[in-house]
Amino acid sequence: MNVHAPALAEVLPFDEQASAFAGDVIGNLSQYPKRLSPKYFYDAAGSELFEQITVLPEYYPTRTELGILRDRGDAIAALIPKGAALVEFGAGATTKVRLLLERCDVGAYVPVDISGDFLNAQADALRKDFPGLDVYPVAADFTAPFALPAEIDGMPKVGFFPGSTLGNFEPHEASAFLRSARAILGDGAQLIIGVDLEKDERVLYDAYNDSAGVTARFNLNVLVRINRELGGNFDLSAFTHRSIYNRDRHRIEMHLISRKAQSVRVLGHNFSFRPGESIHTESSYKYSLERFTALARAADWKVRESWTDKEAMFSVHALMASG
Ligand code: AVI
Repeated sequence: MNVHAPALAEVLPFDEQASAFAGDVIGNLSQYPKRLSPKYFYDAAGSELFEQITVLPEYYPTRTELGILRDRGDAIAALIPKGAALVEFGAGATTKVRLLLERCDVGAYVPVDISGDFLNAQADALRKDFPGLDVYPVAADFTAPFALPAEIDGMPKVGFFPGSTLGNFEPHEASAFLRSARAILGDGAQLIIGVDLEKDERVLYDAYNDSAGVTARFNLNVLVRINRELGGNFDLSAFTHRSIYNRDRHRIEMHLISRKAQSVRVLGHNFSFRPGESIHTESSYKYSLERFTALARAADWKVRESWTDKEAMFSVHALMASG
């Protein structure tokens, strides 16, 4: 599963997942303004489109974070105690964690992800490339409390949450996640986290309105999914992708805009759209170092060290449990 999906999804049996999707879609399209949760972007097609986004020339976050992890990897790894258990919240492509594993001597790696099959495949690949590394996958929704494996009892704990997935959480959800990670990892723990930064609005705009139209396809894919899984009749050509930067709320907002007056049917419910009416599909919050520090502090984490790239586009922080 895509690295970002588990942060936003829930661990439920298939039928319950389908009915949770149905309930959310019906409820959220019945509201004004209409919205859809970004957790529904990440079916197989959406995860593949997201992978394509990460290598777009305009989409700076992934390559910038990788650059920080490569350039500052030694300094970051130096904070990870020998024999620690590295717990990754949302385990997707292993590129980022490998940069840490290559540089430190951890006792165990614990990827936490909603998709058990995906986790096991990933764990096998890491065991092969890091012989001797103990890997204990946990299939869980990491935004809710979950138990760490007993095998890592007594090891120092270091969390890893790259990708600025935190930015897709509303501020209250971001603080709830940080608190929950603090509780799960326990006293004395650390957390290494990637956070996208506020910057020139043009750069942000371009990153979410790429010229190849991949972000538009990613956004529209949620309607494809509703049509396929919930028998919806969205006409894709009647909606257009729009991303804007909301300066007051420090966030990029992705919307799907109705090109005309129309009515759409999903599971026997009719939803009418005015011309120009929006479905708000995602927010991607951008933090200043000060606002992130305050958010972390309020959740009982103290910023131990922070790294950014030269242009201060993206940040990686090492947090220490406090409180
Ligand atoms: C997963 N997440 C951090 C991405 C972001 O930048 O907010 C999702 C994304 N949406 C559009 N492009 C990428």
